[in-house]
Amino acid sequence: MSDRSGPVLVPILGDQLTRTLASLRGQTKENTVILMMEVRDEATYVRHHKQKIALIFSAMRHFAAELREAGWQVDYVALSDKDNAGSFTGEVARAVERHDPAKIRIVEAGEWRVQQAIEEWPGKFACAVEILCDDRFLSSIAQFRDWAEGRKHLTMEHFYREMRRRTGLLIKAGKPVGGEWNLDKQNRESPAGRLDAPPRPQFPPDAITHEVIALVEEHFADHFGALENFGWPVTREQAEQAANAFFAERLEQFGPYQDAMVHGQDDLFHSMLSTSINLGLLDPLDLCRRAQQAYDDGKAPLNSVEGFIRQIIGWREYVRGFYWYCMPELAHANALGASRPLPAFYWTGETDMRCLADCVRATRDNAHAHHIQRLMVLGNFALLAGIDPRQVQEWYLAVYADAYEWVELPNVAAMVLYADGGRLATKPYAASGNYINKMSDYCGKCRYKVSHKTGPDACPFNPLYWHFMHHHRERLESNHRIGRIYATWDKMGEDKQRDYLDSAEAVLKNL
Ligand code: FAD
Ligand code: DLZ
Ligand code: SF4
Repeated sequence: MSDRSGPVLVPILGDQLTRTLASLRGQTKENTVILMMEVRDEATYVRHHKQKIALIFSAMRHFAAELREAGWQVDYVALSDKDNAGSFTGEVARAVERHDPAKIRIVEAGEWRVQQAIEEWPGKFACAVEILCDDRFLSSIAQFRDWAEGRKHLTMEHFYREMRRRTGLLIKAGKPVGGEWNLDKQNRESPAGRLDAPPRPQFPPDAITHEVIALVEEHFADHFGALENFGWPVTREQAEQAANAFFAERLEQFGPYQDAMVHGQDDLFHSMLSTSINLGLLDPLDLCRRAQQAYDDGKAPLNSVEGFIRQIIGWREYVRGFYWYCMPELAHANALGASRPLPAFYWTGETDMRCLADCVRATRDNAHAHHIQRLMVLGNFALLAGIDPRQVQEWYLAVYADAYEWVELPNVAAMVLYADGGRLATKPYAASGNYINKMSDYCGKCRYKVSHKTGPDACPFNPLYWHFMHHHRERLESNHRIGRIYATWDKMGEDKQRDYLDSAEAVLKNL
């Protein structure tokens, strides 16, 4: 142990904006210096959407102000600081010189890349370095590893049931409330006619946000995305208001329309809380308890409440555990050998495929697209077209305001692209235009005909689907969830098969 007598230096990273953060617990305000750093490395390791950088910097600045008001000493390094070293390690080194701390105390990083750097600090700095578990997650990295070890399939549903038991959410006398663990089957209503979802609360930029928007315009002008629509919650108070509005106005319909897509209606009944949860402004367990309360009070049906809780204590916790369990290999996984470059329309939105154009438009305008848009439109196309996983991963990590590698990578590499060879998903989420037509109002006005299977007017998802199935037959035929599809393919006959493959090749050639 160090016999140094300086303060404790507590670096707080951009997605650790939580007043009860483990590194602050037990610290005295007199003997603690909190370090917050805007650094170029983090803003550019992928070319983040402009709204994402503005959101994180604004939330960081608001959080620093809140801490100072509560009496903490905060050493805040702005991006424009002329001596800014540009990296977390560089800035901690400068802070060590400024404060001569007895100890550095930090909560483990969300991303592998950053954690690797932190783990080198003990060898770099003369003071002690204490790295704490991020207990804002309900399942620790070690707990997930214990659960996963020795299992062939890391089935989310099994993990989720354990999390339900562990938290007691929607459990009565040891059994799931309502008798079933998972009500997903009730959550697939198609959006017949128009859906009228109440608009989510917007939080127009205040002086701090205006300042960071100007900074983003100055330093990251060539990054993707529009800033005009900026309305994200940037403080805990605003995030609470957003959560209140969701519980009061949208949770009830959240379940049935969870998978629906409507042109131009970007949020539907989704909570739009992921940015706030991931930044640390909202507590995931608290949100789940509030959802359960809404059910207990008769304000929301079980399928909506169970669906919401499953996304958080199921999927969110699961992908985080999966990420740490599978890194660093997951970042390079490419089980299907996909290698095509990412089509330009992922950035420009310029494509006649109406579903894709709308999802890219929403992504550009809002730095957000909802789950089914990310999975079954943008992701499905990348899967079927065999796009290089690294390029797809980088795109998702850059364009969404809620994207951090721990949550983005498992969703993209494993759920969307099947690049992990099926550890996360029991089958690839491959679908033809039929699925998109059923779950959206996109197809009616599309230049392509969803009912055409092949030829120049056919919905490109149709031939690409069979092209994908055909090319990965060896791997997929033995999969009991998808293998039966090959009987349909075989029955088509050679001419029809050739039509499909030629049409798909024409689509791929034009990308
Ligand atoms: P809601 O639909 O209201 O869901 C409630 C909450 O559940 C979300 O806020 C989120 O915290 C959690 N959640 C739901 N689905 C998932 C999931 N699959 N994984 C983890 N958490 C989930 N989510 C991110 O937070 N960051 C990402 O970078 C991200 N990348 C994704 C990439 C792909 C390809 C896919 C298919 C999904 C991705 N997701 C990601 C999950 C999901 O799309 C977003 O969490 C969701 O769209 C956020 O909007 P919302 O808050 O309205 O979510
Ligand atoms: C995403 C991001 C960006 C754009 N900028 C910063 C920053 O300047 N300072 C900071 O502390 N965090 C930033 N972040 C979030 C970090 O990338 C995130 O905290 C780590 O990746 C988690 O390991
Ligand atoms: Fe998308 Fe095909 Fe429907 Fe057009 S027809 S909107 S490309 S699914």
